[in-house]
Amino acid sequence: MRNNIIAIIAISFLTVGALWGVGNLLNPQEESGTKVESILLIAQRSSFNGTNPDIHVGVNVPAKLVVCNEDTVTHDLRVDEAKNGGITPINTAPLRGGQDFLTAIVAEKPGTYEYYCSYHLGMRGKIIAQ
Ligand SMILES: [Cu+2]
Repeated sequence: MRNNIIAIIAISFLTVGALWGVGNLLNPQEESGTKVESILLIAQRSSFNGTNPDIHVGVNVPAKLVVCNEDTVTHDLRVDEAKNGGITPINTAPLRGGQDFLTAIVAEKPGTYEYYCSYHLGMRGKIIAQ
């Protein structure tokens, strides 16, 4: 009888342990350290991603930015230096159709900054750093 109870307790521990292990496999915990956001902007039909979306980044949390030109005309992506600093300027240089450019958005101060294509007035959106 006593052995049975011990066996049941042992099996319970094994079951809970196994379920916990499976749970961690299904929902891996975030690795500690820097989490890098990735942002993809596709230039197509004179907009970025169709809507020139707002890009939200954390202050001092570099975000990987990939700019792809999937259009037939040349585009670029620029972020100018802000008056009081706060963001690292970006200039992809002209991207022809099919070219892409890998860079990073690095905001040192909270604020709203602008990204734009220097060829097309309508291609502009906001980078919001918080
Ligand atoms: Cu453009």
